[in-house]
Amino acid sequence: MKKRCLITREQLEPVLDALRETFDLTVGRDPLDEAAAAAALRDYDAIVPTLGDRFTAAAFEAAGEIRCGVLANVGVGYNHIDVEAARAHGVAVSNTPDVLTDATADIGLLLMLGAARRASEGERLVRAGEWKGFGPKTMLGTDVSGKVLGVAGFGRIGQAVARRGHLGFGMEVLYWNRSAKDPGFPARKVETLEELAARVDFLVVCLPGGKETVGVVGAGVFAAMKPESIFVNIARGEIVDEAALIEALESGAIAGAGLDVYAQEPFVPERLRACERCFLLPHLGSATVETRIAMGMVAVRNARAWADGKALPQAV
Ligand code: 8YV
Repeated sequence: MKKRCLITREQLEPVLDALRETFDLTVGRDPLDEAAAAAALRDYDAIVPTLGDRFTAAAFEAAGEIRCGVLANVGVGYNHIDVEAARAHGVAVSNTPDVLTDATADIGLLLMLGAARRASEGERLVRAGEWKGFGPKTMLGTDVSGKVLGVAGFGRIGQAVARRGHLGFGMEVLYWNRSAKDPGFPARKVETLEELAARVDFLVVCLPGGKETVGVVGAGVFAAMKPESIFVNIARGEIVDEAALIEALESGAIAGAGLDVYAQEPFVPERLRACERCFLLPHLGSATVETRIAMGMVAVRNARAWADGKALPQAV
C-alpha cells in the first residue's frame, strides 16, 4: 500500500504527478495553521509543506502521536518549520537550495532597478493616463551601473545578486557575512552591517530567516545609510524593522526601497504602500514556472528518499 502524503498547497502538475507515483496524495488548499499542522503530522506519513504553513514547536507538541516521518519543504527558507522540534520528534526536514538561486537573484536586480529608476511610479502614471509628456527633469532616478552594491548575507543568493551587479552593471561589491567567501569576482567583506550600510549605494538583504536574524536590520542601519541610497529585501520580512524602514523612507533618510517580502505577509502597512519611492512586489522571488517545478521536484526527491529508507539529499 502506498504511503499517505499531504502536499499543503496546489503546486504545479508535474510535481503532483511525480508525488502520485510514490504516494497516496492529498492536495491541500490553504496554509496550515498550528492546529492543522498538528493534525497533518498525526494523519500523514509524508508532508510537503511550503511558506505560510506553521510547523511550530507547539504544533509538534499538540500532534500527540506523530505518524509523519518527513517534511520535504518546497522552498529554500524553512523558518516556518521548527527544525529542532521536528528532530526531537523524529521527523526529517529538507529544503530546496540551488534551484531557485537565479530566479531569486533576478528579482533582487529587478527591485534595485525598479526602485532606482522609479519603475512603478512611472507605470502608475502611464496607466492612470496622467503622463503629460517628456520633460528633461521629469521622474529622474539614480544610476545603478557603476555604483557600490552592499549584500547582507553572502550565501548562494547573495553571491548571485552580487555577480549580476558586478558583471552586468560594473558595480563594486561589498558584503557582510559571518565567514569570508570567494565568489570568483572581486568582493570585499566588511565587519558590521552598519559599516556596510554606510558605504554602499544599494543595500540588498539576502540573509536567512529565523530566530537569529529577526530585526537585525533596524533603525541604526537605516541611519547609517546615505540619503541617496536604496534598500532592497528579497529574504524575509521579519529581518527588517518595518517601522524603522517606513520612518527612513518618510524622513528621506534613504531614497527608496525595493521589497519582495514583508514582516506579516500578506499584510503590507498602509504607510509603506503610500511611499512613492517604493517598488513593492508580492513575494515573487522564486515565482517562475521553471523554478517552481524544479523546487517541487527537489521536494519530491527528498520525500521519495525518505519513503525508500534513504538519507535525504537536501536534509537541513
Ligand atoms: C518561495 C522563498 O516563494 O524559497 C523560499 O524560501 O521564500 C520563496 O522563494 C517560497 O518558499 C514558496 O515556495
